[in-house]
Amino acid sequence: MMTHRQLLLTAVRGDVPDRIPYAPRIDLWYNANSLNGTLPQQHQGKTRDQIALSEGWALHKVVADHLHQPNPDAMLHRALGVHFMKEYVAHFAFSDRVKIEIKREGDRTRIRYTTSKGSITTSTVYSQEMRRSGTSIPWIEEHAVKTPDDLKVLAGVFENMDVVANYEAFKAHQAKVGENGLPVTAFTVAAGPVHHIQKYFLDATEFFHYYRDHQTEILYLADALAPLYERALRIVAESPAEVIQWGSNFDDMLTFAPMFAKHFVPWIRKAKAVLGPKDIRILCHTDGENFGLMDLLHESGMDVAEAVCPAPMTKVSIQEYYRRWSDRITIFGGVPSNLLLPQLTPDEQFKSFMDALFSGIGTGARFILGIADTTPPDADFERLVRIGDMVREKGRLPLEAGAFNPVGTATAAEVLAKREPAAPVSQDTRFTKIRQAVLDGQEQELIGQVKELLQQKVAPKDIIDLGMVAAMETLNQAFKDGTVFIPEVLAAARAMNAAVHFLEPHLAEKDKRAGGKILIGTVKGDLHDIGKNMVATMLRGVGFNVVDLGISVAVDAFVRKVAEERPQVLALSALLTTTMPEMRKVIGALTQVGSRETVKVIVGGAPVNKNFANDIGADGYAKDAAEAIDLVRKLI
Ligand code: B1M
Repeated sequence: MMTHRQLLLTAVRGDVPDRIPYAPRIDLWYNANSLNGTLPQQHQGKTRDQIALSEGWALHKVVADHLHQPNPDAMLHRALGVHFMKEYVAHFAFSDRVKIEIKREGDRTRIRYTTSKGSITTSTVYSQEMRRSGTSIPWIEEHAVKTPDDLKVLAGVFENMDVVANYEAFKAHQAKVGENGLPVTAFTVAAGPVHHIQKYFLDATEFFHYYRDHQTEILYLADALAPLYERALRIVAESPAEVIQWGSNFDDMLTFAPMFAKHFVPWIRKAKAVLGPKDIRILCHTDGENFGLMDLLHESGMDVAEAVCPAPMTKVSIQEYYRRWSDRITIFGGVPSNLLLPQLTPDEQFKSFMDALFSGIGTGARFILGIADTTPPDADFERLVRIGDMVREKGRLPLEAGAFNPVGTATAAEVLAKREPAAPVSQDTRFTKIRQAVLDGQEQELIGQVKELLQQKVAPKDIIDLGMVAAMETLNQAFKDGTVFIPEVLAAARAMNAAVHFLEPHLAEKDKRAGGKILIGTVKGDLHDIGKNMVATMLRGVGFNVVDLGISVAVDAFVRKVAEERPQVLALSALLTTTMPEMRKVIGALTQVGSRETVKVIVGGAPVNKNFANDIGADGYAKDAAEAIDLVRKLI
């Protein structure tokens, strides 16, 4: 019988192990429940590896164990993507020519890096609240890049860096894992220099503006990083590692296809070319929406896609993943984390999903069963155990495909084709140039066109509705169709925002939009803000006055701000199933202080749906930024 390590390595290499390897990721679940004293009775006092092994599971050793590092400063330079992990076979090394000043203030660490080109500052936070929720990585509160000049300073920091080998620590880690798992190494978790810049140096939303507006400076910095990535690859090639992580958090909105093709794929190919001959496989952590990246990843040379999160949480079903990828890519994951939450997935649904999964993965080769992205703190542990039992009972390979319940065969393309048709947009030729300027995100050109139309006595309201809003609707549809990408949408909304602001004094009193004030924020415990920022930008773009409270906003802060700002609408965003209950608490608190009648509350974010919104007594739910605009208009 194969050991866990043999099973995993065989699947990673594309051969057929004797059963499906099962390696559920339980770090977040373990961290939260051990700190809060809520581990299952039979596992009290155990380490997370002891729990996995006593259940008969392979150890999930893809992500470094951030909480247990011999170097107390392993994560100190996280905001630069510089980590000193025992699991990494290569590390960056700072040069003496870079002056580093560190200030620790409670949960916060501020660092100033000074080179001959100037200084940059960063700040990271790791709070007790984050620990309790199971998070093990500090949050980058202040990113290194605040102005385009900072990109040059950063180039100075990295031009002075080196990369060094860390084989001994990795070997010790490998020996400790032994036959119980397959240790995956890394260097950073970016798939090359541009991804490094996106992941670490800039606020997630701000990156898209920089990528569009300051591409020359971005590429200059990428050039400074490139030799270090090349050197790291050579060090990895000589290391004892068998698999390296090359990229994480792939998602077709964030690491959108044209950027992925231009800046990620060449580096994945390079990694494959250097490491392939040494029998080292490359793995990516791809926990987002893969629909728009399916072919690019398939062609890139990537060996393993880990944290694969299929429908119903994303658009691509496990069957489709298997059909399109399994000739070249090992699929690691397959069970979306929501499946482990009885409050979201009743038992019947859980069972039929698992049956469908077994019948949807053909012979079962090139497949490692896991949880995507990770087991949530409030998961039903018994379901993890039951999946393990299913693997023992039914996971012998090769599987007899279709031995379990039959499954639907609709492809993601067919599902998408069933969407509603595009909304008709204005064809009024007076506004052609205005619409084009919005589509191009050209602020100055747009304001120039607005001035011209005002001189021709065109009604300001028509300029907004038939010109700018119409263009925004076209753009939204194209965004949904996957023909334009986040940077274009954000630039268009920003240009429109400026033009609407310019038009404000010209609007008739009845058409003024200043009356529409929206308060928006991501709820407590949740640090995701890209979607919320898109919603805020688009709402501003169509003329609403938006006050953005940021991320991890506490219930009492929402209540206080509602009293101070007196908005018509409060928009709440949540991306984690564990933080969704905060939305109910906000509504409850508003009711308690007597403010509920004064404000409409709307909710959104990937795990939220209409039923949940109704259940918590919200006034509406929007699935994306375009729907949020319609909803707010309807409510105000
Ligand atoms: Co996280 N993450 N993440 N993550 N992350 C998800 C959300 C997850 C679904 C991944 C997965 O399982 N496949 C999963 C949640 C699972 C669950 O809860 N059941 C998850 C997890 C588990 C985690 C961590 C716990 C991971 C860990 O530590 N192991 C951790 C938690 C940190 C915390 O918040 N405490 C974490 C961290 C991170 C990063 C920091 C790495 C990064 C966030 C960066 C940032 O936001 N600044 C990140 C990312 C990028 C993602 C994915 C890959 C992408 C999210 C995103 O930005 N999408 C995500 C996977 C996924 O969603 N499938 C995932 C693009 C964005 C434009 O879409 O946010 O959906 P979205 O917004 C849409 C709509 O939802 C809607 O409009 C937007 C535009 O169309 N909308 C609203 C959003 N808010 C609205 C408000 C409204 C209306 C509409 O008001 C009315």
